Amino acid sequence: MELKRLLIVIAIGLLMMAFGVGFNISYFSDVAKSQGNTISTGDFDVDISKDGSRYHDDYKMFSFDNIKPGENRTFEFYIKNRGDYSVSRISVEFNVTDIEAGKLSSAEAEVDDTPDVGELSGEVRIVDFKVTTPKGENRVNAIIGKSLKEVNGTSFLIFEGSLDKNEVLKVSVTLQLSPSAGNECLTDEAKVGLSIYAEQ
Ligand SMILES: [Ca+2]
Ligand SMILES: [Ca+2]
Repeated sequence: MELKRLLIVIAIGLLMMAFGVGFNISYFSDVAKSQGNTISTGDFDVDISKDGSRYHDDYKMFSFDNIKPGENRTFEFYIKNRGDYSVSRISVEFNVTDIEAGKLSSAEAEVDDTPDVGELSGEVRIVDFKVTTPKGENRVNAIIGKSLKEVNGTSFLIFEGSLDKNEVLKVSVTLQLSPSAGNECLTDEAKVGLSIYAEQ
């Protein structure tokens, strides 16, 4: 008799514990969870292309050989926003180096008294600089009319607005060797680098 009662008490005790645990589980399951939260930055990236199909960080755009006085040559390239943010401003900076490209030719030697310094960049003028955006076409008047020597080392704003993810600018640049370029430019070379800066 004593033993029977004891067993019952224990049984009731276990049931209460089971209830208690169940209550606790339902209480905790009511807590709304927020986990796996992250803060990260997207990529900010612009690249260039010669034809609008493949884009690169660094790419040779043109090589104008045997250009004659008075002749125009045009090169085109594309700038694409390949990052995750809109680009609000794009600038280009020219980096021009004059090279005498070997020995002075005999006609050149008569008028060129600087055998170590080339003369070509002072005689090559940017006669057009056109930027086609998704919204229209602009000319960069701050550049047009200047020689490569004059723009060397200077940064020019070529786009201001919103170039969104995957949008493209087309840039078309026409250079002219001055009609009055003299024999001091014969066989000279100018290396032209363009750095493109994009701002968020
Ligand atoms: Ca020279
Ligand atoms: Ca020269």
